[in-house]
Amino acid sequence: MPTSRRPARRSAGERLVSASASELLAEEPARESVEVSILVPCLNEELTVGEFVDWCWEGLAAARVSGEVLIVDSSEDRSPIIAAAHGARVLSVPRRGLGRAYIDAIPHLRGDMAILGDCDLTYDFRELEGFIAAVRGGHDFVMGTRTKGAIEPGAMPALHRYFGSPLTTLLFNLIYGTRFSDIHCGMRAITREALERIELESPGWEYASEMILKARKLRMRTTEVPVRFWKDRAGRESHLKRGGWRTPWIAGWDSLRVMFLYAPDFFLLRPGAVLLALGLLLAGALAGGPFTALGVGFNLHWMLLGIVAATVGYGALQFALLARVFYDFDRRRSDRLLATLTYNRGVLASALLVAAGAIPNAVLLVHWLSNDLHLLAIQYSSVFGLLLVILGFQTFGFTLLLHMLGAGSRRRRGQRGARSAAGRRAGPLDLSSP
Ligand SMILES: Nc1nc2c(ncn2[C@@H]2O[C@H](COP(=O)(O)OP(=O)(O)OP(=O)(O)O)[C@@H](O)[C@H]2O)c(=O)[nH]1
Ligand SMILES: [Mg+2]
Repeated sequence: MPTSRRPARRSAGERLVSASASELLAEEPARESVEVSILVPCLNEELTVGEFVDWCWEGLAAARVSGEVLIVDSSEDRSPIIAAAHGARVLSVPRRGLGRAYIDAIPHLRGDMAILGDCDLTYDFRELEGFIAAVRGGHDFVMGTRTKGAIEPGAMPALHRYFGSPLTTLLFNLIYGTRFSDIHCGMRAITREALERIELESPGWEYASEMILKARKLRMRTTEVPVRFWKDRAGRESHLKRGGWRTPWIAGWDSLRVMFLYAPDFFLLRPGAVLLALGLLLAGALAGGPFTALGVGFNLHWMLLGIVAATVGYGALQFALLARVFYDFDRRRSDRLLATLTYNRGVLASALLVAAGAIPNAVLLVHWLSNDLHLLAIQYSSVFGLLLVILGFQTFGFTLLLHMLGAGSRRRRGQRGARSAAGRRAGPLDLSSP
């Protein structure tokens, strides 16, 4: 089995670091691929980055695996010089957030597997075997878990450890039907193919939630590996603290936003279907007029409640289906949906619903005209007809949007296919083209 070869220390670090942004600074002529890329963003970590890179080499050697250490750097201090001197490849990127740093680095990976984390000596990169074994065992995405591993006293603020982290992990599991124990853990392993499929978009801290939820949505094989989490070294402060007291709250809010944005099934699909069914039942039962059942009198107010429930429920259900086609996580599901709810069927259903709703209202109109522009009693069937008209128009709008989004998804699939074909032609890593 190949083992890692740590490059000789470089004195050329200074010169390398002066190269322009978004450029790979290390200049090894041989660009051979390796099994593992340790991929770590760095922002002003001169206190820890040198020892961190040493830890990585130690971890790779202990795991007897070929690897590289790729530092994605946006520092203003000496971090890149130190990292390069310890044998890391340094990719210099503009400071645009943690998520963005990962996105920038993906095309530069040499390994088929990436192990991600922080270069602050809080995650123990001397212990990589668990991650490597899990990926070799067929997992696409491996989450580290601090709660099932070990947390040095003082390594995590109590508010984060006992409130924020468990609560958001619980919420995540509830929404996405998973059983992760520590969704915020920054140490994770992922195959390069999975990382590309995930198509990260989050620029900031919320990348962590996006990555894990997309792994779930794309039905990737995932597992957890316990990790050790150490306290920050004296003098080193996490960026969440460096940003001021509001930063962790903003990071938490962004994390929740991402979790919610990708969860239309949870928030809209099921509640929408239930509301629609209840609403139709109530409004439909009252279409013939008021009645009493089990001692309860049902009248126009109940019918209006049913109409509201049916309208809101139908809208929610439609939004969820639109989101499904827009995200296109499960191609077969999206295709089936588009093939079932075709444009012609949608337009026909809209026309039928509007026509069915118009008939009792036409009858009402005749009554009104023939009674000196007065209505003698409430026409429950006409009120039900109004609901059908609303549902008809909703169906029409939904059909148009569904097929617009379907066309967009097909276009994106084509672009992705072309990109991956170009990638295959160019080989695993073509650094000459930025
Ligand atoms: N390139 C780049 N690196 C960043 C940026 N923000 C943070 N980092 C690096 O990303 C890693 C994570 O940041 P930390 O400050 O360790 O975050 P943390 O508060 O410790 O978060 P936890 O480790 O989850 O507790 C560190 O290695 C940082 O140096 C950024 O904008 N650009
Ligand atoms: Mg950290």
